[in-house]
Amino acid sequence: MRIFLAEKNVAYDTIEVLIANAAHQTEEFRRKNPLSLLPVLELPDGRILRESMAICRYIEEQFPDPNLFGSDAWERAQIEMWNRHAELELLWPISQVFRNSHTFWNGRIKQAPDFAQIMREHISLRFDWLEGELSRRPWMAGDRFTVADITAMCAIDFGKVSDIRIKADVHPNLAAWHKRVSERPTSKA
Ligand SMILES: N[C@@H](CCC(=O)N[C@@H](CS)C(=O)NCC(=O)O)C(=O)O
Repeated sequence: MRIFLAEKNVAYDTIEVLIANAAHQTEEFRRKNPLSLLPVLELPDGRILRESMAICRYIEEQFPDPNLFGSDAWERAQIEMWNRHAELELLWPISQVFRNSHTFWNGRIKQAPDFAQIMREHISLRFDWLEGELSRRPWMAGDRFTVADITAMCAIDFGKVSDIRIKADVHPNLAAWHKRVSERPTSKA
């Protein structure tokens, strides 16, 4: 979310909601998101938007430049496809490893370490697949940086807490792509 907003050069205020302090489970926060999940966009008039991609799409329409979701039907479809791949094939399994095996969640949720291990193996296969894809183009969805690169980079960086990392000797194209996205100034937002 922060990277997307930085790419758009949009000014906004942040309210930190600390998961470690269960601040996302308070009654006040649940009025904004009954699912107790972050992020939430709150507009000056009090309207609330949840789900990162819904928020990004709303920002894209309010601030069209630079375009990050595609500028014609084919490009929009390509970016949608790759963004969904990034969410479903990387972010979701990586977050399941974290939730089901990391000590942060001990005592907070019911964990299934076997499932975490299955997801680790699944992610490794997904890295193999992306290695081939990224041998053919510099960015996830084609020849330019898009929201799909942001989603994929966030997913992979999130993997570090669970010791999921790209190994440059095994996946050189994936590692080169990751370096390319990480070198953008907005990646530190
Ligand atoms: N699909 C949601 C996922 C939201 C989500 O899982 N957020 C995490 C933090 S990045 C969270 O709030 N976790 C708290 C919890 O699971 O209790 C989105 O994209 O906004």
